[in-house]
Amino acid sequence: MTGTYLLDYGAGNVRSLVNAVKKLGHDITYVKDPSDILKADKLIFPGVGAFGSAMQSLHSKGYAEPLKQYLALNKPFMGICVGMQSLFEGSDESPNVPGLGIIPGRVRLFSAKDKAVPHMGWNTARTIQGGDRAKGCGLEDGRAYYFVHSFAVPFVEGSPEAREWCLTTTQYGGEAFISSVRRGNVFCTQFHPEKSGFAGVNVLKAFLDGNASVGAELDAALIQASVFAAGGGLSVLAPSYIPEPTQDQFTKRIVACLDVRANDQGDLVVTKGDQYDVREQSTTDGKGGDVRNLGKPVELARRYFEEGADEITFLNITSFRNCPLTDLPMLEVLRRTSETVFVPLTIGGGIKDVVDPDGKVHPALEVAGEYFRNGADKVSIGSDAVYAAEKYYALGGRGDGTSAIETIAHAYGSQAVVISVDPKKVYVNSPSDAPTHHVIQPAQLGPNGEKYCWYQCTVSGGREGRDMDVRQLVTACQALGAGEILLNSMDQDGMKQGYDLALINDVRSAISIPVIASSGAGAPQHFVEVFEKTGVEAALAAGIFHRREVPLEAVKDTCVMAGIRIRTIDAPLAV
Ligand code: 1PR
Repeated sequence: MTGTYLLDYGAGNVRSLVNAVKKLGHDITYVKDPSDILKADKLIFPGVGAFGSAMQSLHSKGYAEPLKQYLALNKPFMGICVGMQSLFEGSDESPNVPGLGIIPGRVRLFSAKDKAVPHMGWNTARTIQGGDRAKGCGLEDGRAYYFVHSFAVPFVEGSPEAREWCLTTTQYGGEAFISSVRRGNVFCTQFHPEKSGFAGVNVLKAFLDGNASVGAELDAALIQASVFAAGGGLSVLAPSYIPEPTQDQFTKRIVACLDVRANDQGDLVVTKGDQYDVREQSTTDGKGGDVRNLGKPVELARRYFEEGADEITFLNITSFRNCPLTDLPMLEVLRRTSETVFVPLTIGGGIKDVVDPDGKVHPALEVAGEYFRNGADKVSIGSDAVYAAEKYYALGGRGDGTSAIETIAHAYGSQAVVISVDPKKVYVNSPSDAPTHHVIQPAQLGPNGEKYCWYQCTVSGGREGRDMDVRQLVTACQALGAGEILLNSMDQDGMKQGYDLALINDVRSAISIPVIASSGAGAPQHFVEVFEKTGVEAALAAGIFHRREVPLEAVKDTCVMAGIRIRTIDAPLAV
């Protein structure tokens, strides 16, 4: 059967891509056999996970050779993220594994000296000037798209890959890299169009609808030459293009968070607590009323996407109780959300080993895999991360490879593993009162005039405090392979008094992975404050969005007015 095919090797979330293609009115067929590749009229390769495992999968499934033939025929091809990287000669991520070698150049690790790594968030793609390479590919010069990667191909002016292939460059900190390539009918993006809102869906639409290619005949010959020269180093030079100087346009992310649980009637609802108490006050004793119901998860997520949220997080807040794999209510929520929401989705709560009613144990990796296949881009680990950190220190500062953080990061990449931290302030009179913990001076004195505090990590939704401070936790989690920290505060949660800047600065300065500030947003100015005073990559809020007290647009406008780089809200696509 001809048509559009998807080259998937089962490594992660391709559901959003498939949903976007379907929403655009196109059918897509999964490649099941190597012979399917040459049957395709159009082929999309959304590479997921590590470079080495992607390449190994291509070879072990017998896809590599037909893929090279397909490319040599100059048939329409779209590679995404690792699907783009695989066309290069190799990657420092997996130094001993060669790439397909169709594009000259090598994929390198970003430097963490001046920025958080992974590069996770929205950044601007700038079109190389001087050619017609950008025509008809749906890319807008200067528009922000969603990236998530630690490795990229550096943009080196005058290099063969820059001259012959580069379509856009993107600046991250002090490094410029190639963020898309195009030649003939081959078009690849380092960013994820299916996660880049309506702007990204437009890029997919152009590929799916498009008939034209860029200098197809000339480039067909060039691609062929490159394929056959792969490994041999022959490079055929195309006319030279002059890049425009770029500057870092990496934006701060605004994340909408939905705490989800079943209410007393058994319906799954979005709820929201004050200092983690999600029940209404009872009229009789002031305690233990109904679970607050602020809406339906799928509908709210869609609203936030349309209003311009850069990312959406679902937290299943009661899943510290055992949630069998056979009964994960959030799977359906994710499946339905990913039909209409095209920004990154994170799911948290219950990412741990779970036990089915028949006693069958499913490792955390399997649980996470279910979520990825159903539309999640990242999983967030709460309680289990604290236990993993405790084990890390008990082993003298190393992992044993078995924790959920390690196994999931190994299989799906660090960028897919978020740690949700639930710290609570413990006030002390002097640092010597908490000799094994990192003590700081908070902005306000404690209830008994205490000048110092440390931040205690909790598990089970804040119900149990552990003998570990937040700095110890995040340092261990980063070492174990986590890619991002979602930093809540039990003291600030729902209070609308602003983020805990001392806590956030303490964590931000301890690690190099991205940090999402959470808990306490009550006004647009709180977002400005947290970005200006802490350097976090993202800020999350829940209550003010659910209760429509502060529109997302007002948050973004206020940040822009304050000179903070933010993704502008793009117009909905007419599909
Ligand atoms: O331990 O891996 O099963 O994960 C459980 C997850 O559920 C953790 O991420 C934990 O943070 C979350 N959780 C558990 N209980 C609660 C609760 O509220 N009772 N919610 C809870 C945590 C905090 C934030 C909230 C921000 C912003 N909610 O996610 O959205 O504080 O709120 P605000 O803007 O209204 O101030 P595991």
